[in-house]
Amino acid sequence: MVCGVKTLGQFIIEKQADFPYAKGELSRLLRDIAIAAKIVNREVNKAGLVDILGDIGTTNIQGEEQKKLDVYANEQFIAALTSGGECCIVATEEENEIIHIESPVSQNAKYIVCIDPLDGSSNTDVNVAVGTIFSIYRRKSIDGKASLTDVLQKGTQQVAAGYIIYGSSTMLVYTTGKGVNGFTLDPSIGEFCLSHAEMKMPEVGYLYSINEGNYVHFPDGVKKYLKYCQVEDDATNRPYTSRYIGSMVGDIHRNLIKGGIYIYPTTSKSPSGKLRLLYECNPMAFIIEQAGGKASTGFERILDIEPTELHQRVPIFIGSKTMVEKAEEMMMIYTGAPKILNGKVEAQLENLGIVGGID
Ligand code: P6P
Repeated sequence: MVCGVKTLGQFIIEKQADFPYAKGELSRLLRDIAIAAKIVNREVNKAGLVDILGDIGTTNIQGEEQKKLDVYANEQFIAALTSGGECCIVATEEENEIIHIESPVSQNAKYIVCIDPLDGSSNTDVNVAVGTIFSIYRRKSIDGKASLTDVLQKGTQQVAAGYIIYGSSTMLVYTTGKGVNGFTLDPSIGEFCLSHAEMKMPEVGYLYSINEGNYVHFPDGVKKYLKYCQVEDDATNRPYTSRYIGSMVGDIHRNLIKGGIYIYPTTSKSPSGKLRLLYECNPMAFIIEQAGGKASTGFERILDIEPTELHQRVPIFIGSKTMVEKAEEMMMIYTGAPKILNGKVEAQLENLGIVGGID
């Protein structure tokens, strides 16, 4: 314990005992991510003072303007994972293809990292919280060079997931499947210190986070759910409060602490949704489920989705269990489940007393 607090490093080593066969690789991998997070934090915090804001005139695979900080953060996490030697492939939002870590040590490393190095980076120019989101898998292939197949794994296969939020303070929040713990960076000692042990998502919440500017493009089930949130009803503390800052990490972190729901649904402009499965939805879903919340596409559990593409997008409803379930109910009744899921979803429709789907 450093001056009465438990550092992230101490916590990781202590929890390593939860995994009897662990030889320390995952612990070292988490340490490598934390090191890069501290370096990125330093640049994010002084972004207004140095020439690192703004666009660099290129776009990423998503067609989004790449910010100088996006590229910087991407470079720092890749460098830390390369020098740490515990990761053989990095899948990052900022690169079209997977990155093979070519150092001799890393080629036989057993972990895969999917990462959004700086999510919500359009907010950096206006000093609103941004974040890093990461997801860690064990490679499936036994020998030889790891491949995309090792990356395209269901969210249930994650061995760890976390995010760093660069906000009024900088926090690292992560899970290895045994609960969720939050660490606040103490700049005076340069350490992430345990500040939010065993985080639990309130089952009932009163905050809803969605870009209502897209209202006319939303599915009917989402429109009906928004109206449900806005209707006066003392018995259920409605109307709820709308809070949306355009930064998934910032919105979900607030909702994790206070209770709430974050929704990025399909829209006519984004028919598959906007958020990426591998390095945004899966890690956040793992964390929120581990904290007692829920995460789905409105019909299917996020963590059960079989990935087919590296930058695959999915709709996401994530947060307090009762709020997500109410939104799912509205989606079932008013939007109708995509036929591609009819095997599982039609059973749910029958549970709701609605047989034969919805027009
Ligand atoms: P919109 C940031 O670009 C992001 O990926 C999430 O962090 C955020 O919640 C969402 O997109 C904002 O998207 O369309 O509302 O600006």
